[in-house]
Amino acid sequence: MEESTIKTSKVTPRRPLTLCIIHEHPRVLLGMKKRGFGAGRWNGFGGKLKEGETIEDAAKREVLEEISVVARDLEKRGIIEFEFQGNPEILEVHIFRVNGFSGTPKESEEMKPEWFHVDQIPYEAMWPDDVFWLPLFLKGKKFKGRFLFGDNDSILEQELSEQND
Ligand code: 6U4
Repeated sequence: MEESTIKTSKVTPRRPLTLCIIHEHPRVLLGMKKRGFGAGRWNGFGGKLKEGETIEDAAKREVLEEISVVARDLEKRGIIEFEFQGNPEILEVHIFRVNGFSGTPKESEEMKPEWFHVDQIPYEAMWPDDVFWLPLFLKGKKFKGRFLFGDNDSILEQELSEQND
């Protein structure tokens, strides 16, 4: 009789998230996150997908919920995977440039929007990875990357590359 082996495959949990940035050169709209994950930091607008939503639908919904702005056209710019040491989940953040929007950015319970000149981006009060990829974004580049975080926001590993397509 043949010996059968039971194969156990470890599936890494992967959570897609959206992140939209409004860049009207020479200014960029960022939001101060007021609650939840990343609270106290300036960031783009975005969050988790709801059941049945596409990534783009979720991205537009989050912009509307967070700053009352209707994002018309989204341009996909990058995907970055974030991992936290000791946590098997991979956060897969899909980053978009909002090309055209209607409405006036308005503060919500979650976000306080503010325009920044591209030379005065508050990197010290943002996620520590932003200083690496946001300059590429602002130059119109596409990119992909991966960051592994350790304790106290330390970046233990990082990969970031420009994409040509
Ligand atoms: P709730 O509170 O359930 O509505 P939701 O708004 O759906 O949450 P949230 O706030 O957890 O989702 O989304 C996190 C946001 O932070 C996303 O827009 C992705 C972004 N984000 C996560 N890690 C990041 C990182 N390292 N650098 C960065 N943005 C990050 O620039």
